[in-house]
Amino acid sequence: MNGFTNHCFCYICTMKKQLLLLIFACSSMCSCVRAPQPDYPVPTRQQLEWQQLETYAFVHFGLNTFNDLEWGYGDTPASTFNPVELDCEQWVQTFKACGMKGVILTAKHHDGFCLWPTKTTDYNISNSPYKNGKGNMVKELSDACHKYGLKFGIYLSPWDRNNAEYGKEAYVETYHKQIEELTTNYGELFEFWFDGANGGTGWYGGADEMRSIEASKYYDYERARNTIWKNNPDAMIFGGTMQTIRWVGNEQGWAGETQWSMVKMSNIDDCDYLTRGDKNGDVWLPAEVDVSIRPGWFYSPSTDDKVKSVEQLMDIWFGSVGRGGNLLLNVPPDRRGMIHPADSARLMEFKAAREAFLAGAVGSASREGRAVKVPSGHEVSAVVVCEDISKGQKISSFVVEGMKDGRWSVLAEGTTVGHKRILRFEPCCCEKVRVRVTGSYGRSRISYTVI
Ligand code: FUL
Repeated sequence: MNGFTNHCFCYICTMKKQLLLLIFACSSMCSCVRAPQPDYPVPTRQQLEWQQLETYAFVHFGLNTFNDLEWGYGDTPASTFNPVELDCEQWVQTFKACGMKGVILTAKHHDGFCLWPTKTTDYNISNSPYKNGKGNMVKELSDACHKYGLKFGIYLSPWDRNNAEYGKEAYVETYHKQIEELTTNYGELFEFWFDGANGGTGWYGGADEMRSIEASKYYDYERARNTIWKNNPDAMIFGGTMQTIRWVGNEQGWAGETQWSMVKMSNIDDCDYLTRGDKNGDVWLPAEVDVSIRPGWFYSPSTDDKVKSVEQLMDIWFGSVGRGGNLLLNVPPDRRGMIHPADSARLMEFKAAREAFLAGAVGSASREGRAVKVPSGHEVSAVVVCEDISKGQKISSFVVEGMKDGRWSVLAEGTTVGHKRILRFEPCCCEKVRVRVTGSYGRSRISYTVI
């Protein structure tokens, strides 16, 4: 043992010890007076997991399907609901083949007709000819989802144009019973959807009048949230006052080119604001982009030739998933109860187009600034950049640079990244490509693929 190092009193060692003591004292002092870290909103585990789903299907199906309606008045006879070839497995297999990770069903739309045999109203599937009143679409679809490994979610319209008590206290009880039924009998739900359309004209049990409510108070969304989470602790909530994901502010299928997953709750009535989110937002509320593959949300024979083209679907994908949102793509089954061939063929083309796009990848980097080599003759045209958002969304700007003849130059510039940012640019040949973060609110981390 070297006693010298332990007990040395020479001048240099004494100075060293004093210096160490000083540093120690300063650092403990500094930790007391350290400037507070900015209080940055971060996603919950559930929000992070939800973000991984990226694309899932919306299914609008009900009396409207059989009556060429978008918003049934609440007086359409239940006897008109009769999908004689209904096959939920065909739907789910189609969605799965398209790469979708889940399905959300309109268990009840604004007309009030329930696709499950609820105890809360007679206006339900058990009073339709479907399976002689023994059918239950919520069960059939949730079973098919479980069988094929897709997640299942529910849309339950708060507005009910059939119910005589709508606008009064009694309907609120009915609505909460419906939530209880749906959250207890159909396995795990990944998402619960509260639509924003509320009150107005309706049949209302024959009253045939206009009824207005104050949505933020009338439905008691806090109680709804408590029921949903009591029975499905990981479910995401869309709409209402207790939401954990936000509407993107339009139904055309695009998020803002600059798109933050944070918002200030006081601003969320502004559609334009919802498309972009807010870098100064104090609540993590990621965007869900809902859009229909057809002009309407429900099937109509008149739109068989108006199914969106694969180019339109790709634009939607770039504008939603490619801008850090999740895509909820509505594919309405037809009157037989099947996904119409025009829609299923288009979904397969959509899948193939996404795969072809991604197949153009020349390489990936796990950190910013790492150069990706480009094979000679290949034209680079896009980057897929992912930000690690587990500690918050930080990046406000980045550049894509290409090396030609040994010199770097800017190929493209982007703003936010978030969960995923796909940035396309003029195709060009270069030797290497890199992505650099040029603006960030704190430490950030990206990975990227060059296409
Ligand atoms: C809207 C509804 O009014 C439409 O019918 C559709 O359900 C869409 C997804 O949300 O607010």
